[in-house]
Amino acid sequence: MSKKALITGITGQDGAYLSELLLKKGYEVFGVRRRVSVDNLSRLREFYGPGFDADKKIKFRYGDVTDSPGITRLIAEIKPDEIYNLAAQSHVAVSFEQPEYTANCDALGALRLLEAVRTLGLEKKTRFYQASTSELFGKVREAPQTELTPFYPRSPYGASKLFGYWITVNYRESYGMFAANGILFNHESPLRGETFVTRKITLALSRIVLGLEKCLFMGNINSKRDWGHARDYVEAMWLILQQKKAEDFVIATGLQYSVKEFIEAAVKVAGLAIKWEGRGLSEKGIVDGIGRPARDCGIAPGMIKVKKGDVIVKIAPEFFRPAEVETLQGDFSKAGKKLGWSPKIKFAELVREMIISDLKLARRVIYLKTGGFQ
Ligand code: NAP
Ligand code: G4F
Repeated sequence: MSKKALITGITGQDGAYLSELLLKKGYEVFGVRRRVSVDNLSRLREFYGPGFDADKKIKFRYGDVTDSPGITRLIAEIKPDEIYNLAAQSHVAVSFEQPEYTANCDALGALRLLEAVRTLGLEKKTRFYQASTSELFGKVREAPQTELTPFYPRSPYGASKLFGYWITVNYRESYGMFAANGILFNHESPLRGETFVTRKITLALSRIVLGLEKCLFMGNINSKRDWGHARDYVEAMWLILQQKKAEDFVIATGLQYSVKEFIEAAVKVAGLAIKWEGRGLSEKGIVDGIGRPARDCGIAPGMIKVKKGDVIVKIAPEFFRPAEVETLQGDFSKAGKKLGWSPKIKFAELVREMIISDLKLARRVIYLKTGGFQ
């Protein structure tokens, strides 16, 4: 009998990679999708390619982690061996606009799932993974951050996830449940939501290089993150649930880069160099040279529509947050030792994969607009 996994948040970035991993391992995968007025399976469809709808490998159920009866009914029906709670209002900036909803979903959502497992008497059968985050460290108390670093969240998102973290620990300690946190640092991919900083950059720069847009407007480009690849990180989620004993793990690369460095690495793939002038809100990113695009990036030099001296990055006040997490850098030693996990995909490779994917998207837009390349 194959194991049953229930993934909340399956329509998000991590849901796509995790479902693929679990299907490969022979799991029967159930995914919770929300009822929305647009097609929220499009990311999975793009990821799995033709045949996704027909093969019905993933068993979808409508559900929402803000709805206790629905969640309890689902768990009662499926009786999963493993639950991966990835569902969240996961955008930090948006959490300042929707603090109560963020708490309902990100804090109480975890509690609803844990309580459903307990009240259904599944606490010895069902293992629970909580998608915790490096945002818990917020205004960091030490660097790099480990499982023992004190938390200091800086947003309604971080504060909500703090409850999710502790309620997971509490159900483990109170009821002997196998409930564990992955404290994951930022992880990205071509499937990343379009308003997170890395994807916003690769989408906009691809369009700028090919002449579909003029300028990218950014917030705090000096902030530093420890960026890994989602494909590597979902493997850690699975490993965390395969241990003898439930424990919490930091999952990170140990390296950090600024948002500015991410921009520099992204334009480099397309053959551009960028220089920075000005300070604060007046800082600008200016094209400083045009070389050959990387051979496999799908664009020829003649397709580049920017020229030396063009201002392609500007700063806009609306993208700054009321409180910022300036720097994050994780120490994944415990995961290395106990899970045998380490990140495989390096920063340069991640940036490259993302920009190449978005250049392809931009080329498709041009093709549809013009019926060919200009
Ligand atoms: P994401 O792309 O934003 O996906 C979030 C998922 O949650 C989507 O499937 C979304 O559904 C679903 N969702 C939102 N509200 C829901 C609700 N009320 N009920 C049920 N589902 C709901 O996030 P991600 O990057 O894949 O991250 C996965 C999880 O890891 C999140 O919990 C996030 O907070 C956490 N995390 C992420 C990172 C990172 O760097 N990516 C790092 C640490 C922790 P729709 O498609 O319908 O919107
Ligand atoms: O890409 P971001 O929006 O990610 P953030 O805030 O680090 O949160 C992500 O990672 C967390 C793990 O640490 C997850 F828990 C969370 O769910 C999410 O996936 O922003 C990264 C940095 C921030 O410092 C932000 O201020 O980039 C800075 N930034 C500068 N300009 C911008 C922008 N961020 C966004 N989204 N948009 C900008 O224009």
